[in-house]
Amino acid sequence: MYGSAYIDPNTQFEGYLAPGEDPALLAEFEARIAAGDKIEPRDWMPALYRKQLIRMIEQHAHSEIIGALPEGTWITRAPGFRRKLALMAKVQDEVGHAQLLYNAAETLGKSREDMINDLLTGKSKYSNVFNYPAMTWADSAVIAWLIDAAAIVNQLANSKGSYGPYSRALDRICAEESFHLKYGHDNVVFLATGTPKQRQMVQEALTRWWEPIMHFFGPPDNVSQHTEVLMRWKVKMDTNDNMRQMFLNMYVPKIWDLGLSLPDPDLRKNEETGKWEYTEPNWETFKQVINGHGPCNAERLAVRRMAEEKGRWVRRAILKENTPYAIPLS
Ligand code: FAQ
Repeated sequence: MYGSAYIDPNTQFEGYLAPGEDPALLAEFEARIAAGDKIEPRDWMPALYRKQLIRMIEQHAHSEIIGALPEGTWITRAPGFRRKLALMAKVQDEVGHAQLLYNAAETLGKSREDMINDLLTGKSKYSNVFNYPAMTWADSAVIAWLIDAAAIVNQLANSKGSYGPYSRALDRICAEESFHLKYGHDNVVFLATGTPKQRQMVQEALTRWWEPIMHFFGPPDNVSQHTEVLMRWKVKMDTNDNMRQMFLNMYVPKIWDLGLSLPDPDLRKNEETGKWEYTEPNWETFKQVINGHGPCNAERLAVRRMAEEKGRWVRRAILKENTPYAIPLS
């Protein structure tokens, strides 16, 4: 494990500094960020940078393992062997992304075990979108196209960010997500150009997922708590509202081109400002969902708890703890 371990959760930061931190070191750190340097695990960094990075990367990692679940439920029911293989590969990739991200977060001093515990106890968040059910095959297609697309908008920007291990993990993740997006787009086009029943299925799925996707980029900029410090230190490379705009600009025309509609009568591009106008999604619903009260939060965490429980003997055996399965490593 690298770096100093935990930041006391009760630390009272004064501006950007923790008690006892040297303002000269902060100035040097900020000059490196301004020059476009990557910060590496053994470099000096303010405790607040470490704390924010752990929070964000850990939430991202949790989103990938929980994110495997809604689509994962369709592996056994995928229409046809070719689609089953592709979906299995995609879900496996998402779990691999979690692995890369947990590794990146571990370089900041928090152990994998503590991160998983914080997920299972509800202390750590994960993306709102994975607390909704994938009711039909079309839902899995919409997730693979549009949630992967939304994730790419965010991750491509943040892959240019300041923390070396996170930025390198995002480079690799974006490359794989771009295949997911093509796979999802292909599935949506197939349904949208299929029978009336198939068109209806994909339209209904899109209608169900629109609000969660609008929430995906986080609360509006005037409400976001962390954007200022994250952008100051180039962890987040753009604001929540700008990322949402980028997504709308790239994908709404593609959705409309397929003859599909979106459940927002006010959605339109203002040609004068170049900005998309839309009805604000319900931010109270968002708060409920990210704080444990969405339609599937309990179910998602129950699956993770079961996975933890069932995998315990493997972890113990690898650590050569006293189990009948202990693997001799040397
Ligand atoms: N869901 O101050 P801000 C994927 C929380 S990967 C849940 O604006 P920030 C791949 C936020 O944590 C998807 N909570 O926060 C895939 C904070 O609460 P806290 C994940 C959210 O950090 C595809 C509070 O609200 N991507 O999908 C959400 O500046 C298909 C205030 O918000 C990442 O994690 C939300 N949507 O901006 C897998 C990317 N939004 O911590 C499978 C990295 C906000 O104080 C299938 N993360 N909150 O208790 C980020 O870019 C940022 O963290 C944001 C939020 C943009 C998500």
